[in-house]
Amino acid sequence: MRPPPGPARATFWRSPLRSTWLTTILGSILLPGVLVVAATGLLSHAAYQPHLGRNGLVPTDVDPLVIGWPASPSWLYALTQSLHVTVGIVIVPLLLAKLWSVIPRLFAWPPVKGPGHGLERLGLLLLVGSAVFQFATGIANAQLYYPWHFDFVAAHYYGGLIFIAALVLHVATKLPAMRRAYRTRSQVLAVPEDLRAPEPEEPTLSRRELLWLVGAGAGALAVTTAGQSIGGPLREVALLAPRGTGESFPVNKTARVARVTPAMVGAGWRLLLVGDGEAELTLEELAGMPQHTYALPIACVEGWTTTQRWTGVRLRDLARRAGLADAAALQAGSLQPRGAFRQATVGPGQIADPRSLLALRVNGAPLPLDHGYPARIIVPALPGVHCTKWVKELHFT
Ligand SMILES: Nc1nc2c(c(=O)[nH]1)N[C@H]1C(S)=C(S)[C@@H](COP(=O)(O)O)O[C@H]1N2
Ligand SMILES: [Mo]
Repeated sequence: MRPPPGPARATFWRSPLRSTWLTTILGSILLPGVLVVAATGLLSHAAYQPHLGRNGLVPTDVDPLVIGWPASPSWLYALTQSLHVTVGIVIVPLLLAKLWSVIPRLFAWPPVKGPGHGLERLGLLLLVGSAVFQFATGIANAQLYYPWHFDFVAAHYYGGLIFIAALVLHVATKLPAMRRAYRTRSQVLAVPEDLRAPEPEEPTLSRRELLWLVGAGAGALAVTTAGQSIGGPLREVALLAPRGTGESFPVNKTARVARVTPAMVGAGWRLLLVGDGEAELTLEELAGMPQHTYALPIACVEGWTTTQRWTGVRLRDLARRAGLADAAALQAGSLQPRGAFRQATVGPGQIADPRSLLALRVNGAPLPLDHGYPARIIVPALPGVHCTKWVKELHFT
């Protein structure tokens, strides 16, 4: 059966660079990066604490990853999520080069030769499909670009599970070929039949130069991204990070975008405190409770992080005030009229940590409206998305 014109024909592919050696090198560098991204992605799912309140966007009845996410060290989520986003972006050139090095295989003809071959093709389709989906949606999300109509968190989570399963199968089946490529000198430059270009063009660079080019691309992405997590002078060159710079520190969603007006947080604002009964507290009453100050990071799931000095009332003092000194959960509700982050639930370890605050001030001054005036949640090691701004209600259970 003659393949149709186009990429299914061997003559379509002209580069003489494709070889088992090139694919093996690219794959061996890519693999640790992908493992870091996969592991930190699963950790991020755990850090959301999907079993609490309405945190979970995916059903969690049988979720082995549901754990009580710790509040110490305070930089834990900043570290894991910075790795997830930064490594995920930096390995894109490797991923593309690896895909390019074997791309004629994607168009192999006939597409399916039998049941076994069909299964292998299906695995490959899931691997490439989920990889492209995960990287595209993750990068779009980190760029605050949502050109789709599905829920990002749920889709990225399920996509990740498919990717990990397909990757495990892929690595298991390719290990022998990789080992051979490393061990046998004579095979080092061997080109498998299905990757050999029958009508090759003159190469414009060597395989080694291609590797350097990919490395330079990864390095450029690292320099223009990592600053949003590492901070310092690197923050100034984090050109690809949408919230890398800013006058004071990044704002996820401004009050205007969240439709929170100064009138909503004016003199009439009261905190509804629910536990063993209900109470309403004015801002003056909150400010009259013991105040504590800690330097704590906000670590956004989109990769940026910033550490500031927050001052406010301990969550555990508020739990006691609500009559539930050993509360197991706290659901914080915002007065923000709409949006996915209006409410978040934190667990017992987080309520008990002395650094967990309902913050009223940042860096010595009242919270700016964009950062959640008059009160917001700040909990060490909690994903930024759960540090609810413009808090209106605290429900202890
Ligand atoms: N009510 C409300 N709280 C919110 C958000 C929001 O959109 N609405 N965004 C969350 C996210 S995703 C992050 S990363 C942090 C960012 O806090 P900042 O804008 O003060 O830097 O606030 C969190 N709290
Ligand atoms: Mo965020």
